[in-house]
Amino acid sequence: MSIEETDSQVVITHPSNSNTSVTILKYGATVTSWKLNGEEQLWLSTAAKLDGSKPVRGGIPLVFPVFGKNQNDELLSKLPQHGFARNSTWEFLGQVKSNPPTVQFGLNPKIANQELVKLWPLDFNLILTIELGEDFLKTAIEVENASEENMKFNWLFHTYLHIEDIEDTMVSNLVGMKVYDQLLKESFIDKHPVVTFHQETDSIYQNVDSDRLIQVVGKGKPLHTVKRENLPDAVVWNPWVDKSAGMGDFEPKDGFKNMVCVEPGHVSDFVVLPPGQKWSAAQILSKQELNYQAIEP
Ligand code: TA6
Repeated sequence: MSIEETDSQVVITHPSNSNTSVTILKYGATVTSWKLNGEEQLWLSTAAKLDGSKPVRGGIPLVFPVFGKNQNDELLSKLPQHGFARNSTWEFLGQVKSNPPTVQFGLNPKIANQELVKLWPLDFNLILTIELGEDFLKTAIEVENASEENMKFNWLFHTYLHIEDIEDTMVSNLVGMKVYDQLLKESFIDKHPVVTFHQETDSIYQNVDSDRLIQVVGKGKPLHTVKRENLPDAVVWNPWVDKSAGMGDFEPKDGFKNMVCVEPGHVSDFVVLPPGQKWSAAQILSKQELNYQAIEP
């Protein structure tokens, strides 16, 4: 296993397979690539800014302390959409396990984006742990409230998954779940057996049982499985034609055909963490291979 650190990023290669690797940009502690046996699992815009000038368009941006643009909380409403974790350069804390290779990144008010963190004057310690398995990637977060008052926050992994064709892709295991449609601005129970895509989709699935593995299936093949730990919600997003056209850092413009966001989070209400307490959560991404062995005639 190797860990290569440069000024801007860290690359981890699995000890058992040099074609399995993960790349983390220190800016936003953003996973920008996860290759499983040489095959890229994430989508990254070819116009993504990787120089710290704006949050990365693709990979796994981190959303904290607020999901979306808050309109009514005194402090959170001052922050930009999705908060400041993805706009801050995190500290690489090093390797914590050799197999599966596991590394950590940290963020606190002293090193966070100073222009933004001053808008949210609470003391905190974030530790992101990234574990590269032979056939999975686990990203885990620990939030410590180092303030003297309760800390109210959202957390979300804004995961951009690579797919082959959005119109031939479905997201399963969300049937019967309550969903808030961010476009219709209304809530309902989703009775569709699977989520399919034929227009912009921006749905917050709420309180999804933690034993529900969310699966992305493309052309009948299981492409991705998303397991959540302590993250009750899952956002499903595809920008489709017009929204893609309107994002300067979204390229190629038809790239929406090759990505779907499945975003584990705690976003339909706030985590309220008492002083001195810690909160943790994780997503585990894996690729389900069809283990089909033809029976010799
Ligand atoms: O997670 C879905 C979402 O909240 C969408 O509403 C869309 O805004 C997307 O995030 C991307 O947001 P961004 O700030 O990265 O352009």
